Amino acid sequence: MTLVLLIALLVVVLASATAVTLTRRRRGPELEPPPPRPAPPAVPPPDAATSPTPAAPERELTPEQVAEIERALAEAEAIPEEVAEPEPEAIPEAPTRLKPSFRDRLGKARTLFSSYLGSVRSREKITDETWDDLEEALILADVGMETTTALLDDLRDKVKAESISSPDSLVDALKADLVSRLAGNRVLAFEPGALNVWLFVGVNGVGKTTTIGKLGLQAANEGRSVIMAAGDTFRAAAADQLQLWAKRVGADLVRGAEGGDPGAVVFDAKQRGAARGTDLVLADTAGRLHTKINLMEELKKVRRVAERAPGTLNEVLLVIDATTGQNGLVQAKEFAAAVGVTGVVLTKLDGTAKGGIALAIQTELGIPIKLVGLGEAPEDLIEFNAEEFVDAIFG
Ligand SMILES: Nc1nc2c(ncn2[C@@H]2O[C@H](COP(=O)(O)OP(=O)(O)OP(=O)(O)O)[C@@H](O)[C@H]2O)c(=O)[nH]1
Ligand SMILES: [Mg+2]
Repeated sequence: MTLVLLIALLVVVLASATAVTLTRRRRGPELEPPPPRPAPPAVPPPDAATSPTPAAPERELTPEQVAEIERALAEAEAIPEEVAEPEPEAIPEAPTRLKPSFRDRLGKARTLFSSYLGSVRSREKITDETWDDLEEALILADVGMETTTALLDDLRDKVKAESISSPDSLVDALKADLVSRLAGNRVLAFEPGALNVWLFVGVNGVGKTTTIGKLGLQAANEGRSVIMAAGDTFRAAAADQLQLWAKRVGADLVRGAEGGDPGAVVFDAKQRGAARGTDLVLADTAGRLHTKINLMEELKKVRRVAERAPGTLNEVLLVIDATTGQNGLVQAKEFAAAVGVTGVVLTKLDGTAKGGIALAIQTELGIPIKLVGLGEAPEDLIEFNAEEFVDAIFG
């Protein structure tokens, strides 16, 4: 009897082992061994009291034992074959970069505002502290004292006129006011079929040359032909930098001798553009401090050349680095007085909480912010959008 039971157990064990081996073979050698899984239910030891006594010689199995072994074998077979993990799909090629969103890139400004707005919203009513919080947030964001005062005075009037009592409604009213103050025409003037000239001015290092490169690339992608004029003759490296962009864009480049007359470079570019039926001349200039009178006089000369025929000077774009905060307002005043700025390109907004300068420039000087730089890649130069800008800052 004991021998019979032993044989039965041995058969079960062998059967299980065979099944596992076969399963592994089927799965192929390249796969990792499967994780341990529960063993098939052990065949319960037959109860000595109830097991029938074998009638046949000891080595022969009773029909019950055969049935039990068959059942155990069937269970072993029934262990589900491990399904091999599907191969991970190949990582798709990095898609062409999309335009960035204000929300993604204005994290620093949002962080600054969120603590103040959190404090405003945490109160049940509008109190003196509410006004202090709003004022501090706007000043820290470099909106400037004048614009901040005007904004909050308007808001107080609105609170009275519209019986605003909840902090949430107050914040909503402030947002709406900011959006309406930032309204403006951002379209870059362009006459199809004509030779359009856009002149770029600003202090050193604000992003004039890279803005020309990015805009040139975008214009070329829209099917416009472009000539870049290396009007920064102050350093040879400046023309080299623009040359790299021109190559990338597939644009023509006109450059002059180092230290040469920047007006002459702009004039040559326009002549070439007129001869070739080019759509757009993007004219770079050397960075200059708005406080240096002789340099500002030189810029006026470049502007006079740019507006003479051939071609039409229809944009003078002042590039301002947003990280310089309130100083940008001073620059804007001086450049506007000297060369009549038609729009602002506010660069490096991605790296600062001081985007409030956009509001100061537009409300105090009436110059529209046309483009903003939200990073260094060509796609990161995008049209300014007041609603998205305000939404991104207010969280
Ligand atoms: N993060 C960030 N960097 C920017 C942006 N725009 C320009 N830059 C960087 O600013 C630096 C200066 O840019 P340039 O285009 O050389 O500036 P510029 O005004 O031509 O400088 P000068 O010719 O020296 O007056 C470069 O490293 C640019 O990549 C922007 O929107 N975001
Ligand atoms: Mg430059």
